Amino acid sequence: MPEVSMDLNMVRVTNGDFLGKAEACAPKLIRTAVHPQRIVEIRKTEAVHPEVVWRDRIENLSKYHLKKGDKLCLDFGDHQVGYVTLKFASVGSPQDAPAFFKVKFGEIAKEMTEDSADYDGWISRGWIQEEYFHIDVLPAELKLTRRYAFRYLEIEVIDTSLKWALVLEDAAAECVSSVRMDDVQPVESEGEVIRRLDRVGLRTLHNCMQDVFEDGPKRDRRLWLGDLRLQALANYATFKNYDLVKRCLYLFAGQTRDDGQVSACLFTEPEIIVDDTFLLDYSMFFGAVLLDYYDASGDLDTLKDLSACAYRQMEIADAQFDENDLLKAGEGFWAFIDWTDGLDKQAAMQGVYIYCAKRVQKIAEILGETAKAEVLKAKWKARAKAALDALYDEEKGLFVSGPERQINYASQVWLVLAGAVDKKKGGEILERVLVLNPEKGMVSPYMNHHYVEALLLCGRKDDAMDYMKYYWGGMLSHGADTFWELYNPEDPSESPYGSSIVNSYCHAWSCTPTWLIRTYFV
Ligand code: RAM
Repeated sequence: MPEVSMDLNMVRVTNGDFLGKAEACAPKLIRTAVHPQRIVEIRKTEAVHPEVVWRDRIENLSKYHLKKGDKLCLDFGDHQVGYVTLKFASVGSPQDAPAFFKVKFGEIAKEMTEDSADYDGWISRGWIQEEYFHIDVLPAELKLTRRYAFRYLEIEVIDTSLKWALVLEDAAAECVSSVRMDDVQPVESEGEVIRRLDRVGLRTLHNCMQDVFEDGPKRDRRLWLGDLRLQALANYATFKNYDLVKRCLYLFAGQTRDDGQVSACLFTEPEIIVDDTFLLDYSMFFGAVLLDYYDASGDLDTLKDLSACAYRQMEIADAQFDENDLLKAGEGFWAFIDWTDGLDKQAAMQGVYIYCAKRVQKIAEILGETAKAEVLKAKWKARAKAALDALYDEEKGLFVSGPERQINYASQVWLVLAGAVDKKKGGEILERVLVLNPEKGMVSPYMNHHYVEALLLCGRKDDAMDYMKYYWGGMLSHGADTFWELYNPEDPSESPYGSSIVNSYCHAWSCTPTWLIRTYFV
């Protein structure tokens, strides 16, 4: 569990002009009616993921007379995000007691077999998507006011009475997104797995594109800067909704801590408020997202408006470097990089700094701010040299991190992405780390994405595709309709939260196969 900071004294500075510009880009959500396709039964097996078995045609829904303890599971055919309406009636004697039932939603079948009572993790059990209802008078239409992320919906009758039974006559969802799936053509590829990786990545992105780019429509349902960076890149190759990215950039710049640092994430309801979680890598990525946005959209006004915020993030990072130009670890949960337990983040963060400083230098060059560009260039050059001098172990041919000289994937990947070594050497480093397979591996699709990107940067296209098939293809083999927040092929039910029941199974940072395939392979 990361050390949680609750900064009650945090002073937030709001820029009303920026928030106004963010508001002007707010999307009008597209609403689509979706109906369940079949009645299913989800059976636990020896395998991690249960079996989903056809039970009946959806047309037979009202033939099920549900009594105490009965369950009925509906399959909506794909991962959905939306608002559900259920129509109930009673059969038998007059309704002499309230209908009392539970409604449970699952993004994947496994969630339907997990019992929320067993949950003992460190993030809120409030994320588990289940509700209890009483209905005094039937027939009735129940409009659920919360938005759910789901493919499966199960009704479990807790009680009726001895004299009557509950009938579910109809179920429907009004699904929401700021974009339409049909607006993007599927990739043309001979390979079936490639087509599926693209389709599932695209669906993941679509379902996360709401009022902002959410990290996950089940959890945390908010805008995180690290996730935004990857979503925005995938969006440029697919839906091309530039306004949604612009909105998110203005939101981050529109409210910061009083020293100008952008937060790692923010909330838009009941009103915009930035969170008191600060992750140095995420803050620095502000400049990278801004430059990517400019490259994709050509929107120079926004680049000008937000450049000061991008510069500021790099200045804040400066304070973390020692006299030898090496990054010092911050306090508590200071940087993200990955969820790997015990990961030393120094070398990877040195790489993130160089990666971002190069991009922010480019912003300064585009805007003709030569002095600023020169300062940034001198800094990343010195820090890239420091990485090679102090963090590269010649004997092992790998980067090491922190006082224990830890060898992990993240350090190699980020220093390669930063261009601290040339492509040839980078490719060899990535080969060596794979052979060594250090204990500090990669947990999140976010980190795995960067590994694939590093391979591509070094020209290792075949290895990158093989890895995508192995990693994201692994999720497909477990029946993924959208890609997950976490996936460890060696332990498919791993969770950094104490239990996989609160994991998110449609997660922004996992959508990138659609971007990688469209950018590098077709
Ligand atoms: C989790 C979410 C989010 C990520 C942060 C760091 O809360 O998965 O996507 O950006 O961690």
